[in-house]
Amino acid sequence: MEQILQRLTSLGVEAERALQGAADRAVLEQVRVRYLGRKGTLAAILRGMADLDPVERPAVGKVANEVKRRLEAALAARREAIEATVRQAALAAERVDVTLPGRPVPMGRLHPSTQILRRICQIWADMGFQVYRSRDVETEEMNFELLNIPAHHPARDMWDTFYTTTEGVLLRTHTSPGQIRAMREYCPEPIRVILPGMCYRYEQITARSEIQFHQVEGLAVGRHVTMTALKGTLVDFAHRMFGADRKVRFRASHFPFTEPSAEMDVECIICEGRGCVVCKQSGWLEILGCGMVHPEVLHNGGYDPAAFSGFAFGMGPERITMLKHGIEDIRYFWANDLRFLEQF
Ligand code: 2NL
Repeated sequence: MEQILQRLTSLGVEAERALQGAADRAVLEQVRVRYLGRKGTLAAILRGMADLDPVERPAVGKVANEVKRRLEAALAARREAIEATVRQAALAAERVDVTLPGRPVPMGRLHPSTQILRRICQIWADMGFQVYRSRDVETEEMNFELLNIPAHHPARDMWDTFYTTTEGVLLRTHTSPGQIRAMREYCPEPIRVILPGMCYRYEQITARSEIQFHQVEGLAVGRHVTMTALKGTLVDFAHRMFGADRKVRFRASHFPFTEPSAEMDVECIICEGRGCVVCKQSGWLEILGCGMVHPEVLHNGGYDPAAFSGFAFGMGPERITMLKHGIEDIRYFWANDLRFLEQF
């Protein structure tokens, strides 16, 4: 009996020391198995109780239970201490430093062409013109014939147009076919529409010409639409777009679908008219073409040219953007180079 009590005492001391020394979960589990497990030291000692005198068993059993309880308490305490350490380490590792500066969110932006298109449409909307959207894929008739551009006209050149494999179907070379559609839709009501959209021409791509570009055309048709109205409206547009003090001039020109036809220049927005590389020392920038709708075209839109008249104009937003910022190469617009796009 003395011997078994001795073994229990030294087991208690040894196991307690081992538990204290266990630094992590794995070591603690090894210690537990070694001393308290089913095949551990304590279990072996308890099996030895069978050899004792039955009178001695209760006293030994009491000591054994005490040792066991003490060790289980020590195990639980150690386990809690290890878990606390693990938690502390995790908290320290995952701590969010709310004083760090935030990571900047990259801001997207509108394409320079979209920006100018929206500005142009906004100005025209303020003047009572509604946006009319039309298809990019057109018929040869809408794109050319109905606009007074017959076969063999220079603008019909094979190399200037993207034809589809379907006979008589092509990519529009200007937004004007949409104007015919607008007229046919609203006739005989008076109309004021603006037509923004992509146009396509089969050309050698150079610094000055692209195979695709935007156009914004406008059209006003009514019973008393005059050349005076054309001039006043376009001068107003130029003042809203380029500044109220901007000088404006009209020069005679020619388009197949207008008669008479003109081009409008504004005082150079880079040099204020003094002369620079952008205006080629002229002091003026050409920003749009315009004219009174040709009677034949009015007729093709469904209006009686004896009772109705109209004015029309067309401008290139990429060209205006180039003039505004002194951009020398139109290819930048669709090259998708962020060094260009991020400047707007
Ligand atoms: C330019 C010139 C212009 C038009 C477009 C038009 C359309 C119809 C009838 C009459 Cl349906 N005219 N459009 C008129 C004059 C000029 O554009 O240089 N654009 C970039």
